[in-house]
Amino acid sequence: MSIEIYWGSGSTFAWRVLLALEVKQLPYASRLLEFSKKEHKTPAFLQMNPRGKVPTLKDGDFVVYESIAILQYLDRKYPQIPLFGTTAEESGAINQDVCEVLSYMEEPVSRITRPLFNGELAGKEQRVREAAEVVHQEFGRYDVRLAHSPWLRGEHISASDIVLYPFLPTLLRAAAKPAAEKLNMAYMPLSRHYPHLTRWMTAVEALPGYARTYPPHWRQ
Ligand SMILES: N[C@@H](CCC(=O)N[C@@H](CS)C(=O)NCC(=O)O)C(=O)O
Repeated sequence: MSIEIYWGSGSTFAWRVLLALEVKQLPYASRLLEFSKKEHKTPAFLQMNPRGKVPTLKDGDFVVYESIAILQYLDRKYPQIPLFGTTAEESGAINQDVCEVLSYMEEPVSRITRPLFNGELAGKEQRVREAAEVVHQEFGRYDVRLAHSPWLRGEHISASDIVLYPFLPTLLRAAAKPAAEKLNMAYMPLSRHYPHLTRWMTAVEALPGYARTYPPHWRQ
């Protein structure tokens, strides 16, 4: 087995790569790093990724980090079960979706989840509420799209789905924290607000191998 994936429990970025490996049915060795032990800052790890971040993927002698770069690498190297389509048009559309997640979801999601997970909400309530509104607008867009097709780009799962998905359960977990109650973010019940997005989430969670991608510390 030559693919090694270095990841951390609960990292949305690493979750993308684990999902991609499972969807593409690639065998891999899981290297789960413990942030609390600073395993991502050891000299050996920093040699692979000088930023000391996960995900980082090693395939034989080749190392690549940044979740989207890893997905692109895997798709090019192992084209069976393509994640970025097979035509220029499909690839353009899927990359457009990926860029939209990075441009419009990543920052507001982290503006909500970080203070809630780190117990640092005090003084940030208004900023979090504003971010929640932005995320609602994005959820609305996805819900409309998913009313017409099982996956974001048609009949097959693609990088569009994989790049977006980890933000959903992470956001819902943050929103379920007692501290979030007073924010009235109104995500739950998700199925009432966003029925198609909910059905899509369930489909991702039914993928073979999904359980291996689930953040271990969330089970505790
Ligand atoms: N843009 C990067 C983000 C990677 C990232 O920020 N990873 C976090 C975990 S969610 C990390 O490793 N943080 C540890 C640190 O910065 O010390 C990607 O898409 O891979």
